[in-house]
This record gives sequence, C-alpha cells and structure tokens, in this order.
Amino acid sequence: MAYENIRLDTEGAVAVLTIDRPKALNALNTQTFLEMESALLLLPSQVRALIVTGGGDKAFVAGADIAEMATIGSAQAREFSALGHRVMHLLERLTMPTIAAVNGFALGGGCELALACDLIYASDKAKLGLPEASLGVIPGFGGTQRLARAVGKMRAKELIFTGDRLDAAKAKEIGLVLEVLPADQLLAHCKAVANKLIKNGPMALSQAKRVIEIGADQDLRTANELESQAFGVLFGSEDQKEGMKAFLEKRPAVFSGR
Ligand code: CO8
Repeated sequence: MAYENIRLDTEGAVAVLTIDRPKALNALNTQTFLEMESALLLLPSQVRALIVTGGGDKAFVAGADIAEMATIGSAQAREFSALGHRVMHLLERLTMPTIAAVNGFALGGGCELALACDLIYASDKAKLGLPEASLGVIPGFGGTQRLARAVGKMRAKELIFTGDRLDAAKAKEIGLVLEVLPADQLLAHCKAVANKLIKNGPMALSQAKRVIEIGADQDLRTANELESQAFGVLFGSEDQKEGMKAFLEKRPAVFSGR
C-alpha cells in the first residue's frame, strides 16, 4: 500500500514510523489513522523495535485534525474516537518495544500517541499537552486513562483541566518523558536505544511488555500470576536456552526470537 500521510523506513531490525503531514503539523485525520493501522498490521517480519516520530521540524503530532472534526456530529465523533483507540491499542500491544521520538508539538492526539508507546524521549524543542478542553472536548484516544496511569491522576487532571503546554524539561520532571535531547540528536538517541534493546531476547521483551501492560490493569496477585506464567513460557523457548548457554560459554547470545 502506498502511503500519503506516513512513512515507514526500516534500518535492519528497527523501523521508524513517521507521521508525515507537516503542512498540518502532522495532525491525525481518518486517512492517517488508516495508514498507521495498515503499517502496524503489516510491519516487516524482521522488525524488532519501532520508533514513532513526526515529519518536518516543528511537530511530532499537533493533535487530531481539527478541520476534520469541526463539522462532525456525535456518531461520527464516536467512530473517529474508536478508530483512534484501535490504532493506539494496536501500537500499545505490538509484541516489540516502541519508542516515541517527540520532536516538536505533541498536543492532544499527539500526546496520546506518545503515551501509547513504551518509551518517550523528547527534543528540547518539544511541547506536550492536552488542550482539548480549550476546544470544548476531552482527549478521545486514551489520554484521560494513559496520562493518569503515566503521571498520576492529579497531574493528569491538572494538565487536562488547564490545557497547559509543558516544555520538555517540565514533561521530564513529571515523568511524562524519560529524557530530553538536543533536537538534532533525538532520532539518533532513539535508534541507539532501540538497537540496544533488540540485542536482548525478543521473546523476553515481548513477554515483559505483555505482562507489564496487562498486569497494570489487574490486582497484584493476579498480575504476579501472569508474570509466573510468562516466566514458565520463556523456559520453553530457544531464546532462554541460547541466552543461558551463551552466558556460560562467555559469548554474546544470538537470539532467534523463538
Ligand atoms: N488539526 C488540523 N490542523 C492543524 C492542527 C490540528 N490539530 N494543528 C495545526 N494545524 C495546522 C494549522 O491550521 C495551520 O494550517 P494552515 O497553514 O493551513 O493555516 C498549520 O497546521 C500550521 O499551524 P499554525 O499556523 O497554527 O502553527 P503555529 O506555529 O502558529 O502554532 C500550534 C502551532 C500551537 C501547535 C497550533 O497549530 C495549535 O494550537 N494547533 C492545535 C493544537 C490542538 O489543539 N491540538 C489538539 C486537537 S484536539 C485532539 O487532539 C483531540 C483528540 C481526541 C479526538 C477524539 C475524536 C472525536
């Protein structure tokens, strides 16, 4: 499928998904979501980590497309929200690590997109926030839930009630981003992190992600049971045998992902 609003570039086992509508500051419209959905479902099999970023030098994603939303009614709004949720969920449940490289404005749906990734790094030019209330609406792609889980309910309420835009340093201070990088080093940093992660066992990464994500919605005892099950599953994998054998043989492991 040829994409108009996104790009997917792969370098070895690391893919970079760029939301690429710089004239609209990469705003998420229906077509962009459908292209993202297709790209995520059809990721090449060699990909072991995914970086999400924005095209141009100004924005990661400046939100859902306000021009598209301005005239829709309740039923269409619910459909649009459901589409956005579907794509965010797909991203969140990918069986590989995902990294948001927040290279500029990450507002509304853009901040929600970053929150659906496993790790968030930001450039020193980034501005993050959820200004939906200033438009008379609320976050509609999981922001009310994922932001509260990421930074706590009170901070989430403050950000959503005020609509304030945080600079990258403040976003780091409240735990919304992991690190702040000079703009020209952000993507290289994210690629270095991705290449480091994928040296570890792919099955281990995928199980760790699954257990953390699903466990976060369970009580501790149930979540720990999930961990035990996943631990057992990994002992049936070639990766576990290779990882431990390589340690004993004092050599780097070569994981197959099986
Ligand atoms: N949607 C559509 N177009 C946009 C958006 C957007 N979110 N953001 C920017 N653009 C367009 C502008 O209209 C402008 O287009 P044009 O050149 O044709 O006039 C172009 O991008 C450049 O933008 P600006 O001229 O405004 O650039 P500035 O540098 O002056 O300002 C800002 C940059 C501060 C980022 C500003 O563009 C802005 O405030 N954008 C909107 C931010 C926002 O409110 N985002 C939240 C949107 S709501 C949302 O995400 C809800 C998600 C849940 C939806 C649930 C479904 C129902």
